[in-house]
Amino acid sequence: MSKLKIAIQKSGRLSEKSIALLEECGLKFPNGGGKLITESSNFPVEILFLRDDDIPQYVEQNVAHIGIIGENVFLESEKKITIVEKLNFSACRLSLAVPKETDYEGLTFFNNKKVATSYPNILGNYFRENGINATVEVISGSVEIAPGIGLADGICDIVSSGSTLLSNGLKEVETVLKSQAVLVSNQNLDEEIQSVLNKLLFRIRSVQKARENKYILLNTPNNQLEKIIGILPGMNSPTILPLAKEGWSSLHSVISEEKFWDIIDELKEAGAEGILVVPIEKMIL
Ligand code: PRT
Ligand code: ZN
Repeated sequence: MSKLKIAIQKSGRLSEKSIALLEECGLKFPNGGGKLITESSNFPVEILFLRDDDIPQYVEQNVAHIGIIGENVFLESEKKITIVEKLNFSACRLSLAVPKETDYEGLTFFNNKKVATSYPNILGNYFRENGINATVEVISGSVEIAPGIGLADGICDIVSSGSTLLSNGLKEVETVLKSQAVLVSNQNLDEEIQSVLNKLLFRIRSVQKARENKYILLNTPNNQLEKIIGILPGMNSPTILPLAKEGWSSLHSVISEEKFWDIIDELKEAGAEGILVVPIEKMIL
């Protein structure tokens, strides 16, 4: 069987989570030892460890069939490749920032200004779409020091916690792009490779669905059962088991973690006791 070649970041912010995702999909492969390429022993894939910036090109040229990169790298590369799945990790944003003492009143501030970035394509498009006429200075690293050394009036860089901006005396003024890790694919996969990818995608989606949901168990007096079922959203047919304690039942269901926090107080008020929320490993839909 043909092997699906997956490119992931060799070392950096995406590496650990990319490996963890593949492992959660049940793929076994030797990892570590600085290898550039490895094979899974139980799934028809080869894993290539690369710099993230090189992945779009490798995928476009079919050297790797698919890859895991940030949406920011995908867009900046302008390669003919396709996002097949958003992966819900490594969330960040690409933002414009200026020295904190700047009197910033809106995007027109950037007219006739210099902005340093490693994302000239995304930023160039953004300025064009917004009718701003600025000079984009391309630098490949430590963008945040550019205003301080007089190279630029502002920067456009990736922000997550905001502490890099803060410690360099900068303030975030516009979000250009919201990004997260994505799975990208070559646009002309042959049939056999596509079918391996479909199998992997099925597993990835099961893992993702499981991460978003929790298994919930709670005890309730029987006379409150209806009310509690009414509080739990989207619950068509919960499992209800009698407890040894007369007049009580145990109720089991699956619920999205986000919704759970919204309704926990209501559940307690309605008389639910012994509430357990348990992680789900895989969820097959
Ligand atoms: O060596 P290689 O080229 O493979 O890696 P790299 O250095 O280009 O990328 P890496 O590992 O830094 O980031 C990989 C991907 O992670 C990025 O393309 C983003 O999609 C995503 N990501 C998520 C981030 C961040 N969070 C992040 N905080 N990428 C970079 N940063 C940097 C940012 O450039 C800035 O210097 O962290 C600093 C800001 O962080 P805060 O928390 O101080 O705001
Ligand atoms: Zn990179």
